[in-house]
Amino acid sequence: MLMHKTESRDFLSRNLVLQTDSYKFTHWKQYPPGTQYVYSYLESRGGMFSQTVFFGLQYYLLKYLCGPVVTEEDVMEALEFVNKHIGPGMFNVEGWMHIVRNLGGRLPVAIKAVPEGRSVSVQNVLMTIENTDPACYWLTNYLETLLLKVWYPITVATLSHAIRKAIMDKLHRSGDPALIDFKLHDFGYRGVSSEETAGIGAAAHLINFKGTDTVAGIRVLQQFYQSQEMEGFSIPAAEHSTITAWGRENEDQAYENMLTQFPQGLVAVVSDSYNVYEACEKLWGTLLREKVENRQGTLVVRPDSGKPREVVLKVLDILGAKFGYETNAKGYRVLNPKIRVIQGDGVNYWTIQDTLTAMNRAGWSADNITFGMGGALLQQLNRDTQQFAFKCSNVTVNGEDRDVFKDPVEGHDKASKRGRLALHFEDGKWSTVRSRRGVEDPEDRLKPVFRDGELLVGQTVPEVRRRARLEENGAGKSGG
Ligand code: AOY
Repeated sequence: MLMHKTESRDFLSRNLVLQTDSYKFTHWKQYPPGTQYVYSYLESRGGMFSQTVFFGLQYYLLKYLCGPVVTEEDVMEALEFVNKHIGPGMFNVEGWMHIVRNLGGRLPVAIKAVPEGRSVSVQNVLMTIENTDPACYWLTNYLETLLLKVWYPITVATLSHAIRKAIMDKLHRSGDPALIDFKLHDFGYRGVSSEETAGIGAAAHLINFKGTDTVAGIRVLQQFYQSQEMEGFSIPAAEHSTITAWGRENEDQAYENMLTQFPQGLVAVVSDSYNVYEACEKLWGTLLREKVENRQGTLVVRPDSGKPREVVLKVLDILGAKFGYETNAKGYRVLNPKIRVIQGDGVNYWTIQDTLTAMNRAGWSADNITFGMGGALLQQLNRDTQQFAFKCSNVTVNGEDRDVFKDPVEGHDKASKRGRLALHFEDGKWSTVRSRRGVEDPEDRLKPVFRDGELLVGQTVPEVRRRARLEENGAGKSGG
């Protein structure tokens, strides 16, 4: 029977034992006899960006792994499932019942990770995990399927961070760097694969910016990053339905209504329902010009079709001619403060830079524009964008530590690290070094975050944001 939604989303209706790849049900039979500990790590092997911004692990720990997360019912459900799905005798029922009966349903693993918000060069360890109970050697990699999903918030945070840097460069050259927090607005809610994707991805963007229309991201920060404050902001804005509902012949009234309904502050109006150039020249720039100029706030015109660079330049030229502009101290044109532009169509890492470069060449300050980014921010990414991998690098067999690694002849780029690992940061350079069980490395940047069902540190939005700004503030080389 179909469940009512309050029941289907209930925590208890989830079964952690089944949140893994099918083949992992059979791996407990496959490690060498005497295996006591399996130690694995996470890395980005490379990709679009040379550093990744670590973010999102705390969400996965709190949502899925903290506290008592396995019950006898879960184990019995999984047993019956696997018996039919793969075959009898495949599921590790004794192993899971040990966790239920002797460990109170708490997962016997220790996880260390780099503090959230930090940028780390690719090919370095970002997180390590090891079982703490030798009876549960099979658990470490059972959790790979769930834990490796952290690739997604890391990759969104990394992309958003890189765009912040690209826009910041242009603001330094042509305008006011203090405007950066609202220069990339998240338009991606509708384009993602699920509500959970929206929440996690939008939260990752909010580590770098404060503008968002993806409400779910703010709620993730409130529930999983102890946020007490409003972490993302938006403004009244039109969509095509609210403009086209007036009919083509009444586009002017639709726009005038926006000015009267929202008499103060910022208001954004999508202006390409019919002809964005005529809307700028004849409606905003002529018929409604005085109303816009006398309004207590700023009208943000949104083109939404065509090639971003070309349309933005044309719209800026029309609005500049109609509303006027000033030349700032850096020698760039800034539109009349009553009017700005937001481009939210066809926006990605490349078109943002293309548009800003073209604006720069035409003498327009980056102050004039904000970008809205949707699918390219939250969905047009995958685990290979930064080549994320989770690999075993050490096993303890009969009390003896052994290096473990892969190095395929046809793919040396897929070679994995060996041994227990620590992460160092010295003179502005990240490196992964070997460590030994039970020997503290005071230089290790990986910090314990989870042990035996407990979250060990609660990271907050302000501290995660502060770490994500270290390089921007010139402190990246000294650590922190
Ligand atoms: N939002 C800034 C505020 C948001 C939006 C959301 C898809 C906004 C538009 C705007 O100005 O125009 C989802 C497309 C647009």
